[in-house]
Amino acid sequence: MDHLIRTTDEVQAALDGRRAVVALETTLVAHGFPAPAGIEVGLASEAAVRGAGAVPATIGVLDGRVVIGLTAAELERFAPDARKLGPRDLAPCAVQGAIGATTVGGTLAAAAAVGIRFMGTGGLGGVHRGFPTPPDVSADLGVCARVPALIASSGVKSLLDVPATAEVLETLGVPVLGYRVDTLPLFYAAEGGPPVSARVETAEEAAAVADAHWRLGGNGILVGRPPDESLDVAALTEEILAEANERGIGGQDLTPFVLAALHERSGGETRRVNRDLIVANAGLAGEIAVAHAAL
Ligand code: PSU
Ligand code: MN
Repeated sequence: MDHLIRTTDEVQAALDGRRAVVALETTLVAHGFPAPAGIEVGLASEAAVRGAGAVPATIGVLDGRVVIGLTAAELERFAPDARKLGPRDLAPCAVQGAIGATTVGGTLAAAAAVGIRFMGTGGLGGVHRGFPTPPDVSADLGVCARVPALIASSGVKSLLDVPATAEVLETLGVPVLGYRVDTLPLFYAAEGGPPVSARVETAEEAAAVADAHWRLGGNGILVGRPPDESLDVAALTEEILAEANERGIGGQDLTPFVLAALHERSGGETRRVNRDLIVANAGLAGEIAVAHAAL
């Protein structure tokens, strides 16, 4: 028995059999939606992965171990008081026996430890607006540079400086693939983002690109899938960011604050679009993982 990492039998069997596995995060379960809505989003994401023919592995830290494949009962323990875990936070949280919800970066770091190469999420973290004051750059980017994994997303969180984030992804050698689009989706909005580095038309094509990228020594790959329903909340986001700034809310607390305020002030619109895009991206990650397993 591994005292640090617990992988469910189903996930381990799929990995051993070289079948498709998709990692899912718990930060958006605990901190991305008002409780208990995040649990439903997590379960619906798992169902979407299964619908594509892949095995979901929702990841979090529980009872002193990094868990790869949470049960529904375990997922319910990811409440707003869970720690938010980037890659730097995994080890302290496990050793201290706290409950920890993993971000994209934290999830990928744990996934890499057991050989999972696909993930679905809402939006990647990145360079915050106003850089270098504060010099806040999500650890998601560092992990993308270090870990061979493909992330299906709706691009980068739109509360960030998206063009700057795209520049850093280029610097780190991370391909940014547009799924049937030429520009990186802006999370809630399909249009208006920076150009992608390559466009793909199918899950099979994305899988082939990933395989080639990894054989050439590359690591992270971001796939941007536009939301089915596009929402323009640019002005509202600006307003909320200014308020966060005035109130001194920053660092790891910024995203949960902004998402909660957006959900509230859009009358639940952003919450619905956010939920739907997360589930759709999980399904796409499943399709790409299945296509990769068939290569
Ligand atoms: N996108 C969402 N909801 C979220 C996040 C992204 O729709 O909760 C989370 C992801 O877990 C991502 C994290 O990895 O925000 C990045 O946070 P930070 O900027 O503090 O690194
Ligand atoms: Mn940050």
